[in-house]
Order: sequence, then structure tokens, then C-alpha cells
Amino acid sequence: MAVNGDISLEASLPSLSPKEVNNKVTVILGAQWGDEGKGKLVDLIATKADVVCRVQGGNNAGHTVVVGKQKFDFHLLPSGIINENCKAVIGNGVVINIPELLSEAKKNEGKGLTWWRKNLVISDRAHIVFSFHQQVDQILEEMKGNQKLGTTKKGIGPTYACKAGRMNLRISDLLGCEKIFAEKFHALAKFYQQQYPGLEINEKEQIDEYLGYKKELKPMVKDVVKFMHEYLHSSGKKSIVVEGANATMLDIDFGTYPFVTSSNCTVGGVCTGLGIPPSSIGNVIGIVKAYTSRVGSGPFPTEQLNDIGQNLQTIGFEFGVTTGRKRRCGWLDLVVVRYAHMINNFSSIAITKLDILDTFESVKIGVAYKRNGEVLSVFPASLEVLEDVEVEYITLPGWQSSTCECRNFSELPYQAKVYLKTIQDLLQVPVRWVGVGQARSEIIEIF
Ligand code: 2SA
Ligand code: GDP
Ligand code: MG
Repeated sequence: MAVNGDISLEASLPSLSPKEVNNKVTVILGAQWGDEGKGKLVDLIATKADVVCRVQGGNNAGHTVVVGKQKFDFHLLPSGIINENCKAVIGNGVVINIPELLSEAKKNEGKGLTWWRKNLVISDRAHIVFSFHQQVDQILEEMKGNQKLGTTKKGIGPTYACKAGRMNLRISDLLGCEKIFAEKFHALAKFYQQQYPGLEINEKEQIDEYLGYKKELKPMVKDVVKFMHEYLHSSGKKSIVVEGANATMLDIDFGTYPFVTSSNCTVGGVCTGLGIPPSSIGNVIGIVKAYTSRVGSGPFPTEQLNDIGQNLQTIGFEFGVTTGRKRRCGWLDLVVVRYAHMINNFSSIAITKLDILDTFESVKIGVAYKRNGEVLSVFPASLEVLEDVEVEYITLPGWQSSTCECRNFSELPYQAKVYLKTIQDLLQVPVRWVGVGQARSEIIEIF
């Protein structure tokens, strides 16, 4: 391009102000160890959303949504797929097991979600989970003996490790030249077999299987950076939602490492997992279960290895949505939620499953960790320290009556109001929703 000879060297650049995005993204994140009820909140918000996106994790996640008599469990599909008018985006930060994604979609097609092909958008930069990643997940767990992480065995850790090792294959590889795809697959398979002698990989069968998905997948695959840019800058108002998977305490950087998953489940993961700038993030909604659960191994200071924990597990029907494992249960831990708030800066929170506490005589909230008689001033990075803390609790009387029918804050029993108010006061974050049952309608919207 020729430079205009008329421009004088003294000429100043024309003033340009940074282009503001017109539509901001609402982010929904788990504030504990997962299974807080994110899927239900996403569904509620997605009834009015234009786009719902997943940004990290894979089909280790399990999000339950109950609409009328129909129950959906989503693993890779964003929960917004329920809404026919909503685009469901799987961002670059997600790791995708293609056959399992397709079978999840087809199962839900049988439940009436016939529009999934039209609405699903898959990033060409997302990484592929192969069956040998799942085999390696299993091998690594077995090798760890009694130090098992308790993974979902979906191949999540090994796939992210291959991504970071710059040897994994992406959706764009599958859609590109078949010969190059086969070469890259061979290189990865060979590397894995060197690392894990005895690992069986039928390369030809696997390559043929994956190339067989190409035609079906192709219409859904897009450059999600451009797709999101257009939604963010669209002149018409668009409602864009990000559905976090797993949760803050399972974040690879901020969670209880190594007992974590392999992605960033906190707010930073939204930008890197979707390709959007930080300035496009609007409200960040924290989902806080009225008590705490954890599935898999690792420290859990407010865990109740007694009748209380057992009752929370049974009444709360705390079973893994992906693996069916019993979830470990304990009292609400506000040290954890406060830490999650420092990382994510929640604009508001939803307190879910309040109804599960309806029958308890008294309820406890963990408010501080003590070690050697001293209150800890930070959430400890060291698991040695975390495993050694003593939790300081406040105890409140229970409400011992059903909250399931309540649809307004004013209808809640007095002690339930006190419980919620105590949480809000201690966290200094407004409580916007309160879950009082599994169904879409069983929720109190405070503002
Ligand atoms: P992975 O499979 O490598 O991500 O496992 C690493 C740790 O992360 C935990 N993790 C989870 N925790 C809660 N819920 C999850 N999703 C499913 C659900 C879990 C299930 O919704 O119930 O069905 O068991 C989830 N996914 C991963 C995992 O337990 C490990 O501690
Ligand atoms: P997610 O991973 O955060 O989406 O949560 P899961 O779906 O794994 O687990 C939450 C479970 O609690 C699901 O079975 C939900 O249907 C259920 N649930 C969500 N909110 C409420 C609530 O307010 N009350 C009751 N009783 N169940 C709820
Ligand atoms: Mg879950």
C-alpha cells in the first residue's frame, strides 16, 4: 500500500476511542467443589439467552436440568441447548470426546431437543479426547494406589497434558487433510505407547472411526473467536451466558491441587476458553450450595463423616451425574466461598438446595480455619496445612419446615431467612436466587 505523500510528519493521529462491546457476557461459576446446581441456574437464564457457552472441561461435567417431568443431564452440551432459540457454543478451552458428544446429543434428541444440529457451534480450536486418553486416565489412577485423585476417567487430565505438551489434535485437524490427521494421530499414539508400554491402540480403526465423524461435525464447526466477536459487538441487544463446569476449588491453579481437574474453572478460564477479552465480562454469578459436597479424593475441611454427612447425602440425593459415585457431604464452608469470591468477584450469588436443610434441628456454617490456635489469614496452598486445620463454626437453629413451596423471600421460615442473611452478611455479596427444589420453577428470585 502506497503511503500518502501529503501526510506531514507533524500530523497527529486522528483520535480514536477504544471500541466498547455492546453486549457483555454473564458468567455462571461454581463456588465450591462442583455440583452446586449450575445447570439449573443456566437453564433458568438461558430461557431468555441468545448464546450459552462452555469454556473448559469436557464430559467429566454433569449438569442436571429438570423441566416439567423431563430430566436432562448434560455433560458436553451447554445446558442452553434446551432453548430452541439459543446458540450453544463449545469453546476452544473444552476437550471433546466426539463419539460421546454425538451420543449425548442423540439421546437428548430423543427427549425432544430436535434442534441441536442447528444450534450447536463447536470451536475448530477445541482439543480432541481419544479413547487412549481415557485408558491413560485409568492407568494413572491405578498407578497412584491410595493417592488416587478419583477422576471421572473421561481422559480429561491426559488430554490437557497433551495439549500443554503441544502434541494433541484439534477439531481443525480432523476437518483438514486426512493424511496429515493420520500422521499426527500416529505420532501421538507412538509417543503414548512409548510412555505406557502395553497400551493398545488400533490406529487404523481409530483413525477411520474419527474420519467417519467428519461429515456430521463439519457444519457445526466454526471460528468461535469471530462468532463471539460478532455477538459481543452486535448492535442489537444479545444475552450471552457462560456456563462454568466443575468449580473454583477444582481449578488447576486455585483449587486443592493436585486434587483438582485439569482446566481453569474460574473467571480467567472464560477469556482463554472462548477467545473473548476481559472487558466483555459482565456479571459473574457464583453458585453456592447451602451445604458442601465433593466427589473424588482430596481435603474437605467441613466434611461430616457422621450421620449429618450421611443425611445430607441421602436427602440431597448426592450422586455423581457422570459416574454415579456417592458425593461426600458437609456443612457450608464460607472460607472456601470467600476465597472463590476473591478470585471471581461475584456480582451476586445463588444459594441452591436450601430445601435439603429443611429437616435439620440446627445448621452450621464454617467461618474460619484455625491451625495451632491461630486463625489462618489466607486459604492455604499447602494440602498439609489444609488437612491440619480446625474449622470454626457458627451454629444457627434449623427451620424444620418445608421451603419447597416458597416462591418469595417473605414466605420462607424465619430461621431460613436468618441463615441466608448470615451468609450474605459474612460474604458481602448479594443473594439473588434461592433454590428450594429440583424443578425449574422451584426457585426464589430476590431481585
Ligand atoms: P477429572 O475427571 O480429571 O476432571 O477429575 C479430577 C477431579 O475433578 C472432580 N470432578 C468433579 N467434581 C464434581 N462434579 C463433577 N462432575 C460430575 C457430576 C462428577 C461425577 O456432576 O456429578 O459424576 O462423578 C466433576 N468432574 C470432575 C473429580 O471428582 C476429581 O476429584
Ligand atoms: P452442576 O454440576 O452444578 O450443574 O450440578 P449437578 O446437576 O451435578 O448437581 C446438582 C443437583 O441438585 C441436580 O440433581 C439438580 O437437579 C439439583 N438441584 C439444583 N438446585 C436444587 C435445589 O435448589 N433444590 C434441590 N432439591 N435440588 C436442586
Ligand atoms: Mg455436576
